Amino acid sequence: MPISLDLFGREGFMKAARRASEVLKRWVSSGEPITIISHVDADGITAASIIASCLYRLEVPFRARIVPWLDRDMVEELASGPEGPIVFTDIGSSYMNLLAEGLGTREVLVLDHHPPVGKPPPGWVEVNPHNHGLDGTSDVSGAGVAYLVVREFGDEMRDLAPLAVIGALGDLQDRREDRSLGGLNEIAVEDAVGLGLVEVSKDLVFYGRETRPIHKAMAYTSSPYIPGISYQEDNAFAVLAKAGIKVKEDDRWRTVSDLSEEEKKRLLDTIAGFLASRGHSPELVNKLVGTVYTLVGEEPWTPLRDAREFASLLNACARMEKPDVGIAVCMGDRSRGLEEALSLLEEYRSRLARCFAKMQEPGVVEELGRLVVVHGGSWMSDRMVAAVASIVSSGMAGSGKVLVVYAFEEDGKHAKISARVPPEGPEIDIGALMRDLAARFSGLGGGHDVAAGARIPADSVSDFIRALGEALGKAEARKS
Ligand SMILES: [Mn+2]
Repeated sequence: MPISLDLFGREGFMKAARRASEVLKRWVSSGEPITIISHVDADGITAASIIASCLYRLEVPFRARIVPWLDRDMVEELASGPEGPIVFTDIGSSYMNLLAEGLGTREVLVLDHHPPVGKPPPGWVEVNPHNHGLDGTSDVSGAGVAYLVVREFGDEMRDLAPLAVIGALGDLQDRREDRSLGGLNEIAVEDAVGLGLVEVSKDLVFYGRETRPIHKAMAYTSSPYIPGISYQEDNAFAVLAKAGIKVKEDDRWRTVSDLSEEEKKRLLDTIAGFLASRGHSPELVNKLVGTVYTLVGEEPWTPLRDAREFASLLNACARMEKPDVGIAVCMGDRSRGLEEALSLLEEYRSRLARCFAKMQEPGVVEELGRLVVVHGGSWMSDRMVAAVASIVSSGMAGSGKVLVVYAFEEDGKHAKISARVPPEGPEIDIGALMRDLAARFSGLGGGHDVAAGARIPADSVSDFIRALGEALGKAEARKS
């Protein structure tokens, strides 16, 4: 296949974004209602909100639907649903064959950053960094792709840039020096800074560093997950005491931003010691210092002020199956929508806190060779399995292990299983493994190379986990 050089790199990507914006402009001028389909996470919610805000301003009717994945049934439903063009954001490229088959005759844009599988049918425009030799995990997120498309409409869309920053952070794209955003994400950062909407600085990345008591800020931090401290206020409090840091000044709780440089250093050293004493890598503390993105127009004391916290608010909406609330907040709702989002966040956090408290009990977390197993059994809600797996695995970077979390569904007949390959983990396609194994145990499974899930009969769980451990061993042996 000939490789066209003008497709390559940033220029090639921007050309595709421009083409997509031309298509979108054409749809806008026809006035037909536009359907937005996006992915159920912080990046997907911000991506959908960017397109929705653009259409709202141009007075074009739209509907948005947030989905966890795409399958044949969903595509058929879309095909038989309302007419009109469809924009996929943060999802679609990996399902191109399925989409082409079911929606080939429709007008479609795919604005995604996941690895493409298959080619778009004639007439469709796909904007995806992978098509231009760029990196979909750190150069641009789904929200960034959507932003770079609507940016072509003119300067009046540039105030949507903070949403692209939030989406990229929600997608954990802060992989450059000092946990900063880079690549095409930088365009959104520069636009947001240029408009005075975002300030970039360097600090401890604890959540609520300007607003919460320090031990709460530490316990609220889940990116990265700090084993023993995330979701565990009492341990955070104990670490502060050990570091000899005053938590109150007169009657007022101090915040992370009140700490002197010397105190910050002492705190990090003490956390490193705490991690080491529990058998975790103390290197993790390096990830606690980094670039922070402050949305200066947002009220202090709300989680909207810090872009990472904003992303975790959206993530909570997604995990609590209310992504529409997240979209409302992204589109500017600071009354009822925000109130509802805050209570979803509270509920989500307390569920997680219960899970992490339980995981301190003996026998709940077990190491079985290359596997770390969290036995969620019937105490963990099956709806928390994926969230717990994602958070715990983010704290297992470089451990060389694979994480499995399972819980039984309410009726006790089935189990939900989530598996994760942590960052810098073994090179294994966990999605394929889970799919094959689930089928062997008369269940259903699948996913990506680093994150996958399955649903199988409850009484097969221990056999399933044993088989997964063996399969991992074989996959490793094949490689060496
Ligand atoms: Mn994404």
